[in-house]
Amino acid sequence: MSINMQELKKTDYEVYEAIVKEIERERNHLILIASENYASRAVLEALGSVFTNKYAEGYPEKRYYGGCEYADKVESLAINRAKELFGAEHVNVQPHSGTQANMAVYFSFLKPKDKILGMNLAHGGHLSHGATVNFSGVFYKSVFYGVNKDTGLIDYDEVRKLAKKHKPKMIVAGASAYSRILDFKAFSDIAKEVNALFLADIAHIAGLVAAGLHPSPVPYADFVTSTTHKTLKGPRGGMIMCKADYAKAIDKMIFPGIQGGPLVHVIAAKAVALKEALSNEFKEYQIQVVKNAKELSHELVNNGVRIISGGTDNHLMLIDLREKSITGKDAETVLDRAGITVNKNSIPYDDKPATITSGIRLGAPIVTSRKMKEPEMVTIARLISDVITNPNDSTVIQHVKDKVSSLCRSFPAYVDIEI
Ligand code: DSN
Repeated sequence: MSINMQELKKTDYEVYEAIVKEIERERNHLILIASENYASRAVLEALGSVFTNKYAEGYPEKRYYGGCEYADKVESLAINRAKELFGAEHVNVQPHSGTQANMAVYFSFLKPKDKILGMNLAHGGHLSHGATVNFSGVFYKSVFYGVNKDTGLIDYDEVRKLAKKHKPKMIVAGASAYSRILDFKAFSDIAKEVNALFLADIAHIAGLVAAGLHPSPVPYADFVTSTTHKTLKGPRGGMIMCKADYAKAIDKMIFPGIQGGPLVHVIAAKAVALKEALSNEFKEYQIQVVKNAKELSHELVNNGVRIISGGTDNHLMLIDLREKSITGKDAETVLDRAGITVNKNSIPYDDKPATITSGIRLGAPIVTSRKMKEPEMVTIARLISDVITNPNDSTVIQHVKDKVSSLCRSFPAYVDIEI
């Protein structure tokens, strides 16, 4: 049986058509956005279920509405599977996003104007870790650590120095464009030294942590937040894991503190993704994600492309375009013309604004979901290098586009969605 959209086609042709175009885009482009992935058909089916109809304010067995017995079932499944997968004492699967998850942690344990020490967004951190344009930088005083200019690595002595100087109430570890292993124990030691709470945000690396390919922060952190999409391959959403002592405060802050009714259809899809993440197949997938990212970065370097920190230990890498005489914005545009989707990204110590940038970020989750392996990464590295070295050569762009189409045909995606 295939997923089909015949009723939608009859009812609302404009929305149907946009979805069809998006399916075609996801099938026919080589998507290297590090924070995106292709959810399984089972996840999509749960997401498209009648649970979207249900109000279930509260938590399993403690709801404010009748008729919640099946909502209780899927939420309990999601919680128990997340506990098993990550070894967490307490899990809340209701956050609508990673940012909402972080908001709940801050609102539960910080007062306005308290200090947060987080990773600089411009060095690979995240908006919700204290960036001045985000609520986290408006409500709290933020101080940032970054990466060393020469090595591109987090300098833990610098983090300690900043922590001792500023005495933050909370230290946040986690990144959206850092390609190396995060030393959660070091962060936790520093937090203890200055009596700060420690939040680890594993939104990007959750799948790798679940598969044992990146050290887990769960034994060290007071709170671990994540998204459920990205490497975890689930529906768009968030979750919070914490020590049992913090459970009551976190649950109360998510509901009724900052959210109303949970998205039960999304929670059902989270449960499915977490079941998939407990499988051997998922572990094999994550192993291949890391192998593919390493091969891609290695081959890019062989093609004369500079990678921040020289390579990757996880699913992503950050390309420094300064020697290529092209901005991140232009590279994103011209790669898109060749059928390769990436995002422009600031590099550490970038002299260009975030709307232009000197870098692009690449990730291997989607190409690995399409079953591509190392030989395809060698090809993709050459194609990217050809485009960013010859952005104005339409023959090169056309050649790359043809090659991308042929790769996408050989590694098809979402073939069982009938359009
Ligand atoms: N915007 C996401 C990313 O692309 O990494 C993080 O929230």
